[in-house]
Amino acid sequence: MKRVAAVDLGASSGRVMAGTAGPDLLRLAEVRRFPNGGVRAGPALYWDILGLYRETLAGLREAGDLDGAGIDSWAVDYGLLDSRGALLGNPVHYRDTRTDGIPENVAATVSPRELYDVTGLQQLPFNTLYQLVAEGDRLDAAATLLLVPDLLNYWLTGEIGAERTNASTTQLYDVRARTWATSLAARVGIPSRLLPPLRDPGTVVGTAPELAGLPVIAVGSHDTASAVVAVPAEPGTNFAYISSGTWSLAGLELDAPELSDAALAANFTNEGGVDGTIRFLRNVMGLWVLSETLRGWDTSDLPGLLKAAAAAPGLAAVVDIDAPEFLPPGDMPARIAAACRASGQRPPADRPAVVRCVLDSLALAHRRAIRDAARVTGRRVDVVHIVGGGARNELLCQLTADACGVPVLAGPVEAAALGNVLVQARALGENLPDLASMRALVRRTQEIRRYDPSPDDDWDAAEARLAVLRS
Ligand code: LFR
Repeated sequence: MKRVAAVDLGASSGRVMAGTAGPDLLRLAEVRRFPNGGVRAGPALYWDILGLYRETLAGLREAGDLDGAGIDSWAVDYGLLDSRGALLGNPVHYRDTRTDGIPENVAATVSPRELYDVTGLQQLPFNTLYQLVAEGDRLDAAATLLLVPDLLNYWLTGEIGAERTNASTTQLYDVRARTWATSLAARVGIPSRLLPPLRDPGTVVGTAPELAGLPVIAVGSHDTASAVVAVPAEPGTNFAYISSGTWSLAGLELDAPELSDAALAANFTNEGGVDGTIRFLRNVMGLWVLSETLRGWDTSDLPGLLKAAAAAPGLAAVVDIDAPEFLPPGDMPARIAAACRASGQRPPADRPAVVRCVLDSLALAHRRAIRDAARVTGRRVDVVHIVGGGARNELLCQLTADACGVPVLAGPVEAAALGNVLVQARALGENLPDLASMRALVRRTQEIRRYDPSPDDDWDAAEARLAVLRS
């Protein structure tokens, strides 16, 4: 039996969980939870990276006796180090607008088709490649780029490296050769000296002198990679997954990248998973729109609002939740109202109706992503697993089952932390030879709830309404 700490940093909160894993045992206990989010200072939106490091250290100290610790976080964002290893400037938040117009400029040098051929990544304005291009000549002073978990690992252990699942989200990683795409990087002005040696999940990063020599282990350091490890899929089933939190990462697990024109057109990504798998998925805007709405209303009564939203009429108004206007922080209800007016729909009249509109629209986007994934790969989807915080949102789970027309299996909620723990436990010698054995352990030990679809044609009509708007 192993006892490890999973540090799981999400865009709106971070946590240190103590995890125990052994034969027929997988348990998590929360040690420390702390808020996270963008900090606007002057013209930029930053992360409070030093605060996150301080909380991580404090949580690891509070956790007691440990065999190891591993860190996962959101993807794409990074710190730059100078040649002495000191941080050059505060990491910028991916919702900052500094990359506006950059993807178009890059496309003039490297076509989207070529970029996709090498990296397999979906076009998102905040891909690390675009952020680095936006840095301009500030890169001259930089010696090394470290993604957020790699940066924290470096501060803990002094070791420099790039964990592979997160490296695969940068748009600077060659998804077929499984190396950095150095010549592509050079063409857009990103020097290869910035890209540190790659490391695999399950390898030891080093030991932490400040924590009595605690071993720090590389996990699937992209939170979505760790979450997908803990998807409790039965072997041999045709499953799709949605890792539901700030984002909804919706798609399939594949053995090899899917780089077809259809995949490019549908804007699917091929991110690297644990054990060499491919996470073929699309970023759906996710519960961000709801949490930003609640922030604007200055309320934390999510349970009350969800109850009222469940009783509100369904599909009264739907928006394209993936539209770029919902990406930056701001007044979401106003943006929703504008989107409704622009499409000839009456805007939601009260708060429960706004919440219902967001969740209906999110379920509709889940349906689009899952159906596109199935169509592009020629696979069937018989069940959708929802893991992450959204698995706790009963209305969202039911609406997703209804919209997709297949059962939803919801849970575990703390999938990323569980995936983090499982990969560490294996690295420390527990008998978990493959993803199937890890998932079997999740199935045996975690609560999973089933939602059956209710027969309903309205989703086709709602989709048709949106399809008209998009064309
Ligand atoms: C989810 C996530 C997504 C990534 C987004 C930005 O937390 O890691 O997978 O696209 O955050 O980094």
